[in-house]
Amino acid sequence: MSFRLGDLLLVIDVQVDFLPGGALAVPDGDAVIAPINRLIGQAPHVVLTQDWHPAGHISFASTHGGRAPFETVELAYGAQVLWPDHCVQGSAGAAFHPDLLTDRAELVVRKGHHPEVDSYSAFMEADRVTRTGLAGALRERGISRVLVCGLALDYCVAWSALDAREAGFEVAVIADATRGIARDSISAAWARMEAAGIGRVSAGELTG
Ligand code: VGL
Ligand code: ZN
Repeated sequence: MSFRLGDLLLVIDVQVDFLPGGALAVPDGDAVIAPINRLIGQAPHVVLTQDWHPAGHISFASTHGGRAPFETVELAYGAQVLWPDHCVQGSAGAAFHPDLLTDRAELVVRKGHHPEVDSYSAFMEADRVTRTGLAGALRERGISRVLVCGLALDYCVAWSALDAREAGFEVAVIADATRGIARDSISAAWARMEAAGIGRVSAGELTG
């Protein structure tokens, strides 16, 4: 299953804060960088996302006095997991990892920039109303299939893959070019994606 015309490589949140030593480190997260760099070298189209929160963002536990990271709160738009402060706009932690080869990216989508709304997905914010515009941009570029990789599998990768499918694209997740935060949410994410008709490929299948 190699790359074909109309394929997009969607690289989710390969940022300092999600890698070992970062504020919200994904276990073994740095293992994704080498396969993603190979994929970036060969994909017909490349789009990167960047988690990009203002200080005091609603998804930060520190914004909700007394709440601890990884607790869940009920917000106007539904349940929200609270996180350590991460990917604050312009901070060192919000930068792409220095080893990521970003030059071939034709578009960078910054998400989570509204103070009162989180956005795991590259397509749609957590209020499930506000769109980022990415689906339209991809349609205008003639994209038919979206191949998703990066961090974190159980949050931003899964939500982006599900929304890409919802938007009508063929979708697959590159299993060896993603890592997740926690075992239970990782298996739940794979089950939801499989039920939605999202495929699972390996980096080697695509790059040959
Ligand atoms: C993410 C939690 C909070 C992610 C972003 O990139 O998966 N997870 N913000
Ligand atoms: Zn975030």
